[in-house]
Amino acid sequence: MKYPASELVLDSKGMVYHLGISPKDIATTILLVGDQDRVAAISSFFDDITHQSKHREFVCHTGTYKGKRVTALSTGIGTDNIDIVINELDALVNIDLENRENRPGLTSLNLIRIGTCGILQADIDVHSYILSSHAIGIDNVAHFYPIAFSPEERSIASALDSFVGFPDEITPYCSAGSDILAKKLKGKNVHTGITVTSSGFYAPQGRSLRLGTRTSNVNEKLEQFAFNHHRVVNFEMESSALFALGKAMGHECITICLGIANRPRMEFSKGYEKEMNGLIEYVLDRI
Ligand code: R1P
Ligand code: URA
Repeated sequence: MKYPASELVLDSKGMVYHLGISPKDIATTILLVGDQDRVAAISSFFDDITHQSKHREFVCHTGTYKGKRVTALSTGIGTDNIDIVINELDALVNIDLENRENRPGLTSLNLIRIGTCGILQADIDVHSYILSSHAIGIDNVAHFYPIAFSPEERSIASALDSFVGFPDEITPYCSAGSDILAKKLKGKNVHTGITVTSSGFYAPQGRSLRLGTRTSNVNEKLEQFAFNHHRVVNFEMESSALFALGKAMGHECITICLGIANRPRMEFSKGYEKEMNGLIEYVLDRI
């Protein structure tokens, strides 16, 4: 089947429409970041940079780190952007853009998100490294795809939904991160647990400014939730869709974040450039 122009959308140069890049521009190991400026922070560690582009919020640098080809790509904020990024990255490697047909076989990407997050446990300090064993989405992106969640993923999502009591319009979904990548990134100073991926930064993460929030005590309930040995450790805004869509497409996906807020302790980082550079180097040395 050939994908029509309206479905597989390319620009006048044949590049994927939003990212503005071609297959040759990316490595199979891709570091995804929300903030555009974090791309240059990553490529500052590269031995060389062979590709640089910027289209909308999607900054892309590809180069070599200690002999390994790596891409750093910004996604902007939110799971709606992840829907675009994951579909266009997958198209770059698994669809022949000229013929508009699936390529034979599968190219599997390593997609590693290096983010910032809000910590939901009082015992985890600001500037800690937090690895997502699972991501629970309280966004709705994955609900539009025919994804077969595992029994464990379905149990965690429904246990959390019952425990927290989200409004009826919100149906949490859960997707596990890549075990292969998690093993590489685990370490004695890395906290591992469930990440809640929120559809917003303010009320969806329990922040009450002038409008207030419709829900109450959600963060406290998230802090108390436990499923077998899993607890919720953090809030961020991309991993649920990354894990669910990426895994369904056959890619390895994981997230590691720098905690910049501690919500139970009501603390926020006073600046985290040095700590983020430390996390970037930690990841580059292990992938
Ligand atoms: C919110 O401030 C943004 O920061 C976090 C959230 O997921 C959201 O994108 O990640 P990044 O620092 O990677 O953008
Ligand atoms: N990113 C989030 O999504 N929430 C926070 O509190 C901090 C960073």
